[in-house]
Amino acid sequence: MSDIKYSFGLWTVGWNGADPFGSATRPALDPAESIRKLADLGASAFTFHDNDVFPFGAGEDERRQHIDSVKKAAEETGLVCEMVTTNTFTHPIFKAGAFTSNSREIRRFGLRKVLKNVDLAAEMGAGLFVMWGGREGTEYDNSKDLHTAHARYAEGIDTVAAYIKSKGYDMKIALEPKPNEPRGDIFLPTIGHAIALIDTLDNGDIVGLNPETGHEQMAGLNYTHGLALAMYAGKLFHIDLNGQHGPKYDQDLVFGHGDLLSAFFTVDLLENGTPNGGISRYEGYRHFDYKPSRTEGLDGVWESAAANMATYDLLAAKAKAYREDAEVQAAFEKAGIFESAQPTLAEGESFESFLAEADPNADELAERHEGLVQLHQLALKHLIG
Ligand code: GLT
Ligand code: MN
Ligand code: MN
Ligand code: MN
Repeated sequence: MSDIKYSFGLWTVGWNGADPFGSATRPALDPAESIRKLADLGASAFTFHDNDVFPFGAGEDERRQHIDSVKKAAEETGLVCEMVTTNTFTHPIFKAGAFTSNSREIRRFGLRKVLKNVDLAAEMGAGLFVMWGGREGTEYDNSKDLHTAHARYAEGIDTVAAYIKSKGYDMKIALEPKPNEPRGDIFLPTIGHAIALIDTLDNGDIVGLNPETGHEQMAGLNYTHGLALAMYAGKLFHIDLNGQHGPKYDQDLVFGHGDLLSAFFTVDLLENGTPNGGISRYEGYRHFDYKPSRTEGLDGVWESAAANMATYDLLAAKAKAYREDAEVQAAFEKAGIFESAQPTLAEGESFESFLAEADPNADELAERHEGLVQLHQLALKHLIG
């Protein structure tokens, strides 16, 4: 096993296979047992929703009992709780949203549930708090005032951030975009939408992103490009890795079991940064948010958990060899990738002198051959060779 740090959501291995068309195909797992099993497999950390650990509406004693059992497993195994998140989507009270519900009472309930869970995150030593607003959205465009809905969403996120600061917690928030499912249209559907909303917050300095592979790909978007934009903006706070085959329902496959080429370039970016060094290696946990397929029994749960880490390890080794290959570096040079690090304008260049410069021969420049197919073939050779 490599020195890369892997993390799993307890809801991932804990999924019992119930979907909208069929009931569970596997028994429920004890979260503490999952932690022990993940430790055996070589993971370093785990994450959870409040209600992965204790039931919705649990009284204080029951809640405490469940939390202590998880804490004990963490202490025994050395697994770290790196992130906590809140379930504001399962209970029917949230059917029309939590932070963006039209009902003020429901919004206040949802916000209180989240703030209480921020305290739990701090107690668990988690430095990160994820917010996936799965029910924040609509089926019909007239279901909400689309201005006040976004204002209430921003208010909710800002309140959580202000609470973290008021408590002095060493914690950041990461928003998780998703285009649809379970709502027809979810608010903050992509990385770009989320970054735009964060920009309007008073406490946006501690709010960033938790992009999920499949969620971007469900919208036909390029996950690796999205990660790069989030890193460029200093907002990549966490990642949810998994597999997806293009625009369809959220598959949550094992990482690499969907679009493998895209997974290769994701790992290349996370492990090696960008060729000119503008983005350096991603230092956070490699966190998997996948579902062991419903066809699998309990053995398949642990086989699939191990497969996420093994696939990432394989891709990391291949991405390293790809970057170290002199032929690849020469192809980067030919493609102009190193030239792209040069700013377009010279330092201190005036508009006057810039505009006065004679244009180059456009037809000649249009003949430029960057060898991009050849470069991509080199990547493919490293991936499957
Ligand atoms: C839910 C969702 C995931 C999110 C989880 C965090 S909840 O399982 O499908 O993508 O990461 O709330
Ligand atoms: Mn998903
Ligand atoms: Mn999911
Ligand atoms: Mn996710």
